[in-house]
Formats: sequence, structure tokens, C-alpha cells
Amino acid sequence: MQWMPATELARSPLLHDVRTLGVAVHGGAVPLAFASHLPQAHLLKGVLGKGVSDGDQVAEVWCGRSPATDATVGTTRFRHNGELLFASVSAAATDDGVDALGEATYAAYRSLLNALRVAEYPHLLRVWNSIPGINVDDGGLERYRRFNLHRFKAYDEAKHPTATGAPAACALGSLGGPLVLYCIASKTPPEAIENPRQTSAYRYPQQYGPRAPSFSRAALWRGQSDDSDVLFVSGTASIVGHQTLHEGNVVAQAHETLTNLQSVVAAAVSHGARDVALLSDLLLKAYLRHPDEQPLVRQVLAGHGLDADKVLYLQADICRAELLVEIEAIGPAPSLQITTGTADTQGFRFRSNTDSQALPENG
Ligand code: 3EB
Repeated sequence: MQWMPATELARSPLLHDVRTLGVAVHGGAVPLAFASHLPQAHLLKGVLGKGVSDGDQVAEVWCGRSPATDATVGTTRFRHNGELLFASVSAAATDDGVDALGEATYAAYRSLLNALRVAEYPHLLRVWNSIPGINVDDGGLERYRRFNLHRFKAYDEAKHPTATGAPAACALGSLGGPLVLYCIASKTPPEAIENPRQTSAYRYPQQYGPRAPSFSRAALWRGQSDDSDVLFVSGTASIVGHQTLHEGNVVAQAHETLTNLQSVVAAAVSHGARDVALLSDLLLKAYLRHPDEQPLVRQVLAGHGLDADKVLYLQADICRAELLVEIEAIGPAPSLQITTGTADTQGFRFRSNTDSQALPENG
């Protein structure tokens, strides 16, 4: 994966590298026309940070280490390289009719799981869910809670794990458009990792909705060779046990979130994750409900000794109405050659998770 301003991608050799698996584009009104030969997830979220203007787009590029081929099954587009698969699927969730979002969720997951079965990459490692109107009440039930009902149903019918063995995930709002999912899947299963500070999400009590969310706190994937470990850490927020802490206080929520992230990383290390020991070994993406709070969150991250300018900050609503910030992370991923970049006044800078010479370091 590599994060770069969308304008950089247009000129980057990555765009036509046969090893590139897919791209997620954050921000802007329309997807990237020049990347239409790749599976592309377009996420309607605001890109935040110093030097970023309204409507800027950031591209998150996933590149494997061997040539990939692409395919479409039903409404799911994907590329795969014999080891890993990147897929993107979207489904319209119009506002007319109760449970349109639920139906879109079910349709998108059915299509995705069918494509993974046909392509023979049955194991989901990580899923990013982008949900328009995530906190909106829909016939007496919040749309995120309807999403949980239908994600579960699709997983259950496909005999996909809904508790232990469920993928790492996140579920964030979008500023409109369809429901969009993108994911990384594999031929081999991940090791599910839970956080000792948090109730497993799939065991949340009913007060958070009729069906608990189907995701693991982190997924550790061991590839075919010794050097392929990838640690995917789910969207993590200010939740201890199953309760939201620090309502209305974004700074305290950010601190609690970092404590949760440290705890889940420690759990991954005890499961034998290689090359990760500290939060600073991970690449972070932070979602903020209120764009004007970005400097506060940035300061908290810097105060924890993290390289706060290398974090990608995005504006999005979060799945509990009282949550103001959520942070996700990805660990060393040689098999995906992660590099990230984020805007500052000097333009964009990049950091790689590997010292790989295979990819250009722009900026
Ligand atoms: C939480 O811990 C915050 O429904 O897939 C985080 C990660 C959250 C994934 C999901 C939701 C999801 O409950 C919300």
C-alpha cells in the first residue's frame, strides 16, 4: 500500500505496475478516471491536515510482490496475485424505503463473498466499510445497526466466520454516494487477535444493536514465506470493555484510543507478530468526526512520540454517535510494500514500511 496525492499517482509507475492490486481513493467528488483499469474504491471523506485544500484526493495504493491479474464476478472487481487479493464492491443505498442500507449491505457482501469463493481466496483479512448516513435513524434503527444485521447474515449464509476468525475491519460514514467496501483477502486464514482491554465486538451486548458487529480487533496474516507477516489493526476508538469513554472530549478519546492500540499491538506481539513491538512501528490512519479537531488529535499523537505528520487524517462520522475519533493501523507488510504519505505545507512526503527499492519514493 502506498498513500499519495492522487495527482502523484497519475505520474507514478505504480499506476501501470503489473504488481499493483488496487487503489482506494479518499476524498474528491469523483473517482480517478486514469485509474479505471484497476479495482478502485472511491471513499467520500474529507482529507484533513495542514496544507490540504477542500476536495483534495489521496490515493492508497496496494502493490503486491508478484504480477497480478484482474477479474470481475458479479458486481465485485478484484485483482489477485496467487497470494493476496484486493477487491472493491459498491451498492446504492438510496434514502427512500426503510432498510435500503441494509439491503445494500447484504447485496454487497453477498457479491463479495461469492467472488472470493469463485476466485478461491476465501479468507478475508481486512475489510473497510464506508457507509453513507451511518448514524442516521432508519425506521427506528440506526443505519450502522442495520449494516451489522445484514453483514452478519451474509457472512453466516456463506459460512464465513462471524466471531473468532472474522476479519479486521472498520465502519465509517461517508458524505454520500453508495455503500462502498474494499478488502484484502487471502488463500490462507489470518490469526484473529483480540484486545484484553475491550470486549470482543462480536460479544457486545444488545444495547448497541440487535446484532453485534462481526470483526476482530486485529488480524495477523502469515504468508507463504517467512517474511510476509502483515498485521491489520481494526478501527480502534475510545471504548473500554464495551463502553464509550470520554464523551464530548476528543483529546481524552484520542489518548484512550492510543492506549487501546498499544494493548492490541502487545497482544499481536504475544501471538508472534514479527517486526512490530511498538505503535510507532505501524502506519496510522485517523478518522475525525469534526474536521476542526484535527490539530488536537495531531498533538496527542505527537505527544505519544508518534510521527504525527505521517498519519493520514480523514473526516468521517464514526459508528457510535458519541465517538469523535477512530484510528486504524497496519503493521510491517513486506508482501504489500507499504508506503504512506500525507500532506504538509511542503507537499507530500513518504515513508515506507520496508527498505524496498522496488517502489519509487516520491516527494
Ligand atoms: C468499535 O470498537 C468501534 O463494524 O466493522 C471499529 C471497527 C468499529 C470495525 C465494524 C466498528 C467496526 O466498536 C467501531
